[in-house]
Amino acid sequence: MKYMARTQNINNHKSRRAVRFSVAMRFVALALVMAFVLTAAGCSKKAATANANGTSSTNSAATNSNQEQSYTRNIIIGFSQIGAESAWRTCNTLSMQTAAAEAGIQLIYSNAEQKQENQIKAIRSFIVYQVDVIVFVPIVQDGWDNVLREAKEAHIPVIIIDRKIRTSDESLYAAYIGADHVEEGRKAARFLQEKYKDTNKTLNILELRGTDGSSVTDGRYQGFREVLENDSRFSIIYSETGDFLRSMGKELAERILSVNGKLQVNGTPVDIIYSHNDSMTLGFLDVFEEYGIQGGKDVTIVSVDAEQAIIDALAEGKINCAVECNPKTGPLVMEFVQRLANNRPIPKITRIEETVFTENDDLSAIEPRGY
Ligand code: GYE
Repeated sequence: MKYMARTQNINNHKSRRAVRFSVAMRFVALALVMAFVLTAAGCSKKAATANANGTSSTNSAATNSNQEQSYTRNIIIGFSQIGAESAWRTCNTLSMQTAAAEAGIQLIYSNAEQKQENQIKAIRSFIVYQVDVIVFVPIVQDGWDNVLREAKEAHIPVIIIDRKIRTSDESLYAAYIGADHVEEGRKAARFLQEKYKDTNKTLNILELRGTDGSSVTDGRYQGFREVLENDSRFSIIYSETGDFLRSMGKELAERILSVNGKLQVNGTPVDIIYSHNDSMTLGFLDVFEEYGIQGGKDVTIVSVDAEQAIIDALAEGKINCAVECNPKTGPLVMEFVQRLANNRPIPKITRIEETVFTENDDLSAIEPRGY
């Protein structure tokens, strides 16, 4: 479905907003103090963000004078981010803030500290503040219909990025921009099938899941099993959530290895670790050092995100495969916002292209990852 912009609405929106601005300001200030933090510490460059006291610093770099630009100059986006649980997440936030600054778009940033209720509160504050566009990363798939219906009734288009929602009414959001997380799971499994194509022995897999209930975890879980379900060599002997956190990866590794210093689950040796994100993988590698276990050799490791620290570990032979998940969607989001502002259609679903890095690749030519 193509989402038609409502320039007229967006501009009427602005004048209506000015009138209601003072009335709502006391309300918004309260909501802002509760919900907003300025930026992830030290990572935004001259980002256009409105902070808790309503001031905004706008990057004057975008001097492009054509009609389109002029429409976006005082566009305000409300951006509800999950938190800062990984290098991937911090980069995603920076990509949004930097792209907004470069486009001259004001971005009100909210860090939900990993709580859905904080995101719902933030989205409600954006509605009261009457932002022009709401952008959010749904921490989990379910439970968004009510607040999205409120945004729709307020005529505020919603762009969902990174993770997906499950809804009975697809008209509640204008567009989704993100990766194919099922395909990421398939890629991880295909690497293993290729690596072990000449062996018939049983291979035991330990899976580190991400945040349960999120579309990312469900996708990476499903895609991986889809490819391996008819391959009896592979057996997933244990799966636990580490919530995408390095600390929880570390905690699980310590719990497993403290039994007898061996990488075993209930006495069964682990041959492969499939980790839904690099942070949890790095947590395991931290503990492996203490126990003298060589990741990438004593155990095969496949990790998703492909942040710099994991590419370095791949180059050092500490892991075997990194499935890329690209966090840099800011510029595309701003392009969609500008299209909305200029009455141009935007696609409902946009998938981000991604690659896979393996131990067989020449890693010397990889550009710095930026996260
Ligand atoms: O893989 C992980 C982050 O939603 C794709 O969330 C994102 C995931 C990413 O915490 O590092």
